[in-house]
Amino acid sequence: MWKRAVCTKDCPDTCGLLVKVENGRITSVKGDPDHPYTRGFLCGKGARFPEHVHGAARLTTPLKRTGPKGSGAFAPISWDEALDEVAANIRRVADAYGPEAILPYTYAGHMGMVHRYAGHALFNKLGASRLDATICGPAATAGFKATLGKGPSTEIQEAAQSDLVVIWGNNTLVTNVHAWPHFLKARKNGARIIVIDPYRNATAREADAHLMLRPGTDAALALAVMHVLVTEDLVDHEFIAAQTIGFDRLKERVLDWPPARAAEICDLAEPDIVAFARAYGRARAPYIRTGWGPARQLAGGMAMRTISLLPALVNAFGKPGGGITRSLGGAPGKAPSLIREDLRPAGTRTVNMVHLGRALTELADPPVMLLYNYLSNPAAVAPQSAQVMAGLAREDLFTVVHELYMTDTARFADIILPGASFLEVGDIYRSYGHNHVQIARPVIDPVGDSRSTLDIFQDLARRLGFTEEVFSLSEAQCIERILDEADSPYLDGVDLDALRRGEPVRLNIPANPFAGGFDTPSGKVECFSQSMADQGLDPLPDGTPVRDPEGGEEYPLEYITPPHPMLLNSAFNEIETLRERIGGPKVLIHPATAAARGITQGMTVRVFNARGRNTARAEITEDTRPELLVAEGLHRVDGTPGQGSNQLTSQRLTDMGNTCAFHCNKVQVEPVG
Ligand SMILES: Nc1nc2c(c(=O)[nH]1)N[C@H]1C(S)=C(S)[C@@H](COP(=O)(O)OP(=O)(O)OC[C@H]3O[C@@H](n4cnc5c(=O)[nH]c(N)nc54)[C@H](O)[C@@H]3O)O[C@H]1N2
Ligand SMILES: Nc1nc2c(c(=O)[nH]1)N[C@H]1C(S)=C(S)[C@@H](COP(=O)(O)OP(=O)(O)OC[C@H]3O[C@@H](n4cnc5c(=O)[nH]c(N)nc54)[C@H](O)[C@@H]3O)O[C@H]1N2
Ligand SMILES: [Mo]
Repeated sequence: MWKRAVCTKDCPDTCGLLVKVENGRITSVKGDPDHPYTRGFLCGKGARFPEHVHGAARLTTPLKRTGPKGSGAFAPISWDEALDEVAANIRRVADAYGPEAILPYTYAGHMGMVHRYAGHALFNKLGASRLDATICGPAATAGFKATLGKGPSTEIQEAAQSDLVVIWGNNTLVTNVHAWPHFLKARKNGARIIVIDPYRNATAREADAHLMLRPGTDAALALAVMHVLVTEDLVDHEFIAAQTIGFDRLKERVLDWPPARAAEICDLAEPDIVAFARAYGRARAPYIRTGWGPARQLAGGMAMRTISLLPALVNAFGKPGGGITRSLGGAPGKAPSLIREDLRPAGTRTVNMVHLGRALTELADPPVMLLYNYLSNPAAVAPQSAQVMAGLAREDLFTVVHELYMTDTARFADIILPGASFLEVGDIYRSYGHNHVQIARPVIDPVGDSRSTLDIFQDLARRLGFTEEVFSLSEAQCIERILDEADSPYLDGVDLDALRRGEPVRLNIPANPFAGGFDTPSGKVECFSQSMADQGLDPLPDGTPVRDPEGGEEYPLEYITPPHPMLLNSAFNEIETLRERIGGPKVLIHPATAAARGITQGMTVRVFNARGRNTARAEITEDTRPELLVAEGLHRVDGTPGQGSNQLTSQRLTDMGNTCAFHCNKVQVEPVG
């Protein structure tokens, strides 16, 4: 029997799935051909879901630590023992240190709205430290918002009508694969595809042109493009007069950025920049797909703010097929009655999730004494992991982990609670890569003794004596609450019956939302941004690159850590056959850089800086730049000290959005042994 489901992974595509169930087990997963956007095809990871759910690595019973922290030694215990112990430790820590000594750590292991946010009410009620969920998108969002406003952007399908598709810092073929057919359709009708990325990623390999710029130099490039648009009069004067503010001041700034200046900063050929600018300025309907890459930089907000001015200068929004895509969908939001912000004591402190390392080792008044981790794997995904690991290794820290597998974080737990996978629960899924919403019902029963995130938190709430209504609502009631309290125009006129039947339903969001105006303070495109000035930032675009200040002469190379095609952040590492196929971490090194250090193809190398070190196999290739090392994916380290890509990243925050600058690291590399 085939049942409908929705992929829960943190990926823009949020695929419609069909799942084959035989004797209570999932035997096959394929794409749902009736999903209007994902149309029946899946990425290479999706087909692995049967192994993901039923594989030998799946945790099926609560576990209690029996060895030293991080040793991975555990013994099975009952749910009653496990939850009583968790509740007792919550009470102990709250009594001795105050509830802010409890830190929930959670992100996007499961994207459904019910289970993803199922712990919020409990932690609010406790008065635990609040987690600022900034690890991924806020810099991109903030930069884009400063120029074009918040809200959804151009629907990806629009690009099929474009004659110039620019993929700016997004590895579409790896991270957003369902966008690709629309770009190919455009190409079939004569469009060119241009990729702007520091390395020749899978998408750049398929593009018509690739601007292989230095990381962190996008604003300089965008300013030079604007220079050409302005000086060669390729701008749309009517649109600029009617729909933008501050253009005259922008123009002055732009004149400081001739292509030659950007060429130097970006290390691109000046004629290539000019040719790109002319192509963009002369296109009938230029379209830009921005990724998150340019924003994972210390000046990432500025980069996004500057890139998003380009469509305004040429009024791409007025041309069918033109526009710019960052994030889509976004409704329904969280239901207030499920989150219960009102229960949280006023003045409760907030901890930025990027700063987990510091929070566990330096934060005082009170120190973090209980870490409650679910739907996230911070030992692998959080920056500067030497400090994160040191924190997790504290014998006086009590750590609870909800997990499906023995991840690098779970190894450090005191108690592990086995989670039910997305195919064992029901939930409502919005997307950030298309404008559809969908409800999925459980496909099979929870595997082993595993339990859903909602179920675990409600049981814990009962043990803590919490009696608010939210702690007894069923999964189905929570879905209804989310719909009832959505308070979003995007749900107006949406067929809720179809939604409840499990069909993917399109939200009431226009394909070209910018045609209706801009959700900025001025209601126009902000070439000059007063809101940025108010934050102490340059109100005009600035192309001055900001690099890792801990570099110096010792660490002359750049290091970026973009997504791996066969992993989803750190997820899918649990599938052994997949790990074997991936063959461990690799680092791309330019031939000149390798030769200068005596590094040969396939050699084990150590990448290091003042923050940490990571070993990987050298892949010598001209797919990267001479000063740039590229390490795709977050690979499992299985307790090996000083290993993992995030050893090298820093907890410094971006200029806007307080995000992690994952792609802004200075390092050195040497052969091992
Ligand atoms: N297979 C797979 N798919 C995924 C994920 C995964 O891990 N694996 N992760 C998911 C998640 S959580 C997210 S948020 C999205 C992210 O999706 P993407 O936006 O595609 O990912 P990024 O890591 O932001 O990197 C995108 C590209 O930006 C480039 N880049 C890095 N620095 C710069 C820069 O300074 N300028 C420019 N122009 N480019 C730069 C990188 O080389 C990379 O090719 O993907 C999702 N999909
Ligand atoms: N160096 C570097 N670091 C990065 C990035 C990068 O590009 N480079 N990308 C960053 C980005 S964009 C993001 S979004 C973050 C992602 O950070 P996370 O959201 O922490 O990402 P995952 O690695 O997917 O970890 C999710 C965990 O949840 C578990 N899980 C999944 N479903 C369930 C469930 O139903 N129940 C339970 N109990 N557990 C479940 C999975 O097994 C997995 O271990 O990482 C960031 N870290
Ligand atoms: Mo992300």
